[in-house]
Amino acid sequence: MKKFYITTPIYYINAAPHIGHAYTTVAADVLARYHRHRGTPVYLLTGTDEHGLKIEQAAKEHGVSPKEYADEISEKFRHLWKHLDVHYDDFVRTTEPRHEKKVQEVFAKLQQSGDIYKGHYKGFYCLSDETFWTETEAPADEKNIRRCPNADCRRPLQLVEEESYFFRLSSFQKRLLDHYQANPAFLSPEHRGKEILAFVREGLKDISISRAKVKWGVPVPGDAEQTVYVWFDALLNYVSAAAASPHASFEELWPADVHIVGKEIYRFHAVIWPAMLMALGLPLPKTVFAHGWWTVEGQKMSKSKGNFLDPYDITREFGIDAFRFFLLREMPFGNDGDFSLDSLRRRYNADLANDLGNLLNRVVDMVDRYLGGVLPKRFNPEKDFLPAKVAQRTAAYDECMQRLDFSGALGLVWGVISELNQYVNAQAPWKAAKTDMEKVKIILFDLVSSLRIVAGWIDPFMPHTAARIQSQLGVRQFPEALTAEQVLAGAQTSSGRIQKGPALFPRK
Ligand code: ME8
Repeated sequence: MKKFYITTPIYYINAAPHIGHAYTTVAADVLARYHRHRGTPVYLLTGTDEHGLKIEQAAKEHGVSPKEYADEISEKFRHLWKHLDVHYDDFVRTTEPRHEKKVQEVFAKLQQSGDIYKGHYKGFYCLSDETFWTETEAPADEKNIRRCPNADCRRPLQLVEEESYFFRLSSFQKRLLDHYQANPAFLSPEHRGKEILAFVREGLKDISISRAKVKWGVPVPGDAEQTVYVWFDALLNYVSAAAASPHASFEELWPADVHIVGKEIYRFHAVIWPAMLMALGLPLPKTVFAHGWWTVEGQKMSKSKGNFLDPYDITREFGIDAFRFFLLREMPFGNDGDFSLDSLRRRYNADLANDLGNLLNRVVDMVDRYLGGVLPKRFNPEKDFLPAKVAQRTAAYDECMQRLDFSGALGLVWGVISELNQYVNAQAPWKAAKTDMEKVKIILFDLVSSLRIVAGWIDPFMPHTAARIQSQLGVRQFPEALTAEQVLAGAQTSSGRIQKGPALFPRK
């Protein structure tokens, strides 16, 4: 059976992971959890990109071999994903034999089909981005220095002049444009897709896909002088890992359902990668989604500024779930945004401690005080059944999740939380408790059931919190929370023992 196959970029191992890497990987995990809990078999692939000049040099600076360096940093990524509760199905490293073999196989195949040919390369190379640029793309400035055209980089480029193999990208222009048109979901979100369309319409040039002087790479088959260009190598991870997966067959995985990437590597994924797949005769992924970039306190994250935020420091202070929540709530997936500890603290206190935490506390307290901690069954559930009204929002929530609008989904959930807070105030069960205990039972039953649904919605984002809420509300299904649908299916009859627990989010 075909699995819902989600990928993240494979990250460079020239430095330890930071919040940018955490962002993409947590988003992929949220999407995976969402689909998994609804019964879809899911497969999440992540990994590390370990070849190329940049890594070769980083290893040298640290006085170790590239392989030793790769082993150490790659492990840091795996460690962070475990810490952040990311459940991936496979972790691919481009230095693994299963991957290197695939790269050579593909290279040879495309040489045979004429999609790869040998030529002479002259152009400019950005080491930091591992990207080739032409003279016109990177004009010399008044000091005769050519800088990387990527506005976030702007580093001086190196002149590269050497024999090289080329991939015949130019011949795929029409097929790519036809594919974009026939498959509107392929380029997402729409505004980033427009940039790709404009770029491809301008015409495509063949691209250099090998390096003569880089030693740390996959050798070009039959040519001892050359190694495969790190991007041609890296993109193939999505099929090399699927073709040699320990848990699934290639047919169960390919084509990928969603490649999630940052906007700065969208061209590689939305132009070069589909052209490579076309050349190989493989079906294309359903969606290539480019999310935006985080700045930190208004500044680009960079080594020189030393402003990489360490995810461990953040989770130590705010907890893992709050970090996951903030990443996906604060900026719409697809847009850029700013990460600051102040805005994290603000959201933590407002959204998590006040809106959600207090609501749960109040409801559980009242069940304790007025009903001795035991929720009786709701009689007459046809009339003004609040949980059913709440559950009507599931369709809109699903719609957001399916188009990776995570902040939209969370915005909707917090809209419901705010309505529930207003409902408590308007119904004032503490007043009714003096005269009408039947009314109190109904109000509290409806609030408890509604909160169980809310917990189902927030589960992909904050799995621990969802489980803690549902266990306080007497419905936890180990080890995962109930979905909104499951809660509603049993809502009328489910009574249960309500157990007060410690505050979900103590104020900071
Ligand atoms: O590009 N904001 O690896 P990389 C949001 N190896 N996301 C960010 C970010 C930020 N400030 N900084 C990094 C590579 N990211 C290649 C990929 S794939 C075949 C090869 C995230 O280590 C975002 O997902 O530079 C971005 O695309 C990725 O990290 C780049 O990671």
